[in-house]
Amino acid sequence: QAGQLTAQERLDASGNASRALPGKVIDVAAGEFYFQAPDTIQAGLITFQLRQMGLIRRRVMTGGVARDSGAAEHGDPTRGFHMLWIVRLDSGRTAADFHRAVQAREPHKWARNLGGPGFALPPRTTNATLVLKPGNYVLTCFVGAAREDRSRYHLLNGMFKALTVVPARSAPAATPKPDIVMRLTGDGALELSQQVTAGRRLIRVENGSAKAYEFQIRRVLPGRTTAEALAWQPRDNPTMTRPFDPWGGLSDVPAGESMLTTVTFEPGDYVVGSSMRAAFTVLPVRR
Ligand SMILES: [Cu+2]
Repeated sequence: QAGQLTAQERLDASGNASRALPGKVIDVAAGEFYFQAPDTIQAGLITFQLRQMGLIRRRVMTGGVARDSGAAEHGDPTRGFHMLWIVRLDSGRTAADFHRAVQAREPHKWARNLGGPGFALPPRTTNATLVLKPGNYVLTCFVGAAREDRSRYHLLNGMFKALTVVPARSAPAATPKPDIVMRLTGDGALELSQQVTAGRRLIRVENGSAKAYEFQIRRVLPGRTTAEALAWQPRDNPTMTRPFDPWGGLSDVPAGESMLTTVTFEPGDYVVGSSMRAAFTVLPVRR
C-alpha cells in the first residue's frame, strides 16, 4: 500500500516528524526479535519513537500480502507485531537479571513497567513521552506473554535491550501541556476533555482504573463503518477484512498513572480504547 501514503505519513516515515515531538527524541527500531536503540541517554523529558522494521514493514511496503495477516508467520499471528515497554530496574539489577527472572518465572518486584509506545501500521510510527530519572532500564516487548506457548513470547526470544540513563548535563525540558486528555475511569469508560480536530495533537492518556491499560487508536478505513470497526475481532481475520488501520497508541499506561503520546489525525472516523478490555469509543475527527 506504499503508493497510498499521505504526505504526512511519508513525513512520519522519514523521521522528520520527530522534530515536533516533546523533549529529547529517542529512535527505537523493532524487528524479529530485536530493538535498535542507544545504550545510554541523558535523564529528562524523553520521547521514545517506535519504528517497525521487521516483517510487517516489509509486507506493507511491498503491498503484496494481505495487510490483515502482515504480522503472522510460522502459524504465529503476532510474530511480527511489536510494541515497546520501558521497564525501570532497582539499583544493582541488570537487563540480564530481568530476562533470567522472566524466563524462570521468578517474582521481580525490583522491575517496574512504565509503559511505552504501542503499535501502528508501518510506515507510521508511535511514540510515548515520559520523564526518566537516572538509573538502569530495559527496553522490551511483552507481546506473546499471555500465550501458553512461550516460544511466542518476544522478550524470551531476545526482544530486550539494556538502557542506561545518566544524569543530564543541562536543565530538563518542561513537560508540555496536552491538547487533549483522554481519561479511563474506574468503570472502564473513556472520557475526552474535548472534541478532536485534524492535525498533530499531544494526548495525555490517564488511567484511572486499577489495571494497566493498553491504549489503541484505530482509523476506520474509507468505505467501512465505525460499527464494523467496533465489532471486529482478531478471529474474524480469515473471513472479514480488517475494517481499520492501527493508527497509534500506547503499549501500557500503568494503573493510576498517565502518559503522553503525539498523534497526527487526518479527518475521518476513529475508534479509541483497548482490545484487551474489548472497550472502544467512537472518535470522529473533523477539519
Ligand atoms: Cu515484539
